[in-house]
Amino acid sequence: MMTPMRYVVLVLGIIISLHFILSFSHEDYGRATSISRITTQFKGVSGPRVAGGAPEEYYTHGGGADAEGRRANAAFVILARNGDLQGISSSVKQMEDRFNKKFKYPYVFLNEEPFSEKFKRQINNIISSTAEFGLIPHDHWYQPDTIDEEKASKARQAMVKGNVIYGGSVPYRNMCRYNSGFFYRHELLQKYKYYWRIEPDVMFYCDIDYDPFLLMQDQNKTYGFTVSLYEYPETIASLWSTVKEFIQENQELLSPDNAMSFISDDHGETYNRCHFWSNFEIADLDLWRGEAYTKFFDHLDEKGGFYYERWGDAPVHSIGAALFSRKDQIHFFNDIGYKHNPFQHCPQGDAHTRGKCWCDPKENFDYEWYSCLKRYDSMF
Ligand SMILES: Nc1nc2c(ncn2[C@@H]2O[C@H](COP(=O)(O)OP(=O)(O)O)[C@@H](O)[C@H]2O)c(=O)[nH]1
Ligand SMILES: [Mg+2]
Repeated sequence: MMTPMRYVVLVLGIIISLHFILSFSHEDYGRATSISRITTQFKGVSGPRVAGGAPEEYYTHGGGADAEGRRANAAFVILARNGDLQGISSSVKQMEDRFNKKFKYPYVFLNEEPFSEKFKRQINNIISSTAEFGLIPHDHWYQPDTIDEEKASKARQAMVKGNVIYGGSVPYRNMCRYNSGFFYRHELLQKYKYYWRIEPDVMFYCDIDYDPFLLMQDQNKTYGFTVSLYEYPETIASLWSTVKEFIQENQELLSPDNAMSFISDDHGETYNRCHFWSNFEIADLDLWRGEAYTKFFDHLDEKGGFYYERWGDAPVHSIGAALFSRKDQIHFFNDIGYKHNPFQHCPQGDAHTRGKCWCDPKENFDYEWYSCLKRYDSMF
């Protein structure tokens, strides 16, 4: 005869074995029962922040603007070359089909060369709203004379040798610097408060039946993203020391309750290389136009790291958004299914069903080892 104690031990043993088998064989079970998830729930937060979509009242049930006919002061912003026409057409067509044929937000296209007639004609034919095509002022785009070209070209050669992606490219650096500190100064964007950035060859997998701009506006959000990940260290060797200098000299410009813990694991001593992937952005232009970010960008630009290294607009925007916003002003657009090669965010569960998404829910970057979403979650 077994004593009652032996029964208890046996049953416990079976439960623990089952738990381990399920954790390894069923991803969802493993996630739902992970220690971090359980401790989060004990802290009184109902699961990851990312679980929710937009509040019910934002859904339009077939129409365009919300129930009260409200619209935001917003536009799509697309930086592109004439040669990007096919990739841009693909992205824009999907944006129209999934969202904008109902909501009809205008587009602003920007280029350092004049857009061709063919480009303008094809885009105007695809969209249901209006588009403006802007020329970028020379000084906003090209490498400034203050940059020591010899030093910059040595840095490029070293990056080519080190196989750093776009390491040898000056145009790519112009683009990163432009996106970091200039696009929002373009005259065509002055009239807008919010923008949604679109790149060539991206995928929008789900119907978006509510207005993300209104959500940003009503909830006083400054920055919205779908994918976050780690930056290549070779491209940003001195970025964080430059940021730290700025912080030391400008403490008063930092937002209270900011998102420092998304970008640093040691209260700002080092950068953990997490950034929001800026090929998708829905953001408040006033974040960039404000005093804090303006001074921040000028400080970075003076150091020349856009050319002496290869600082990307993604870490620069992300650090700016994290320092100069409250953490709850940064929004994860969980219900927007999105891919920019090679990573995608595919909504899960109810969000996948509601958006009639066609991405495979199993192909989802959210909690892959190279994703930073867990750090975003743990801020809340
Ligand atoms: N006008 C212009 N746009 C560019 C240039 N280089 C890149 N872009 C745009 O900048 C964005 C980022 O470039 P992309 O090639 O997608 O870079 P990746 O996503 O980092 O691989 C895209 O919207 C491109 O169309 C350029 O030299 N001129
Ligand atoms: Mg791209």
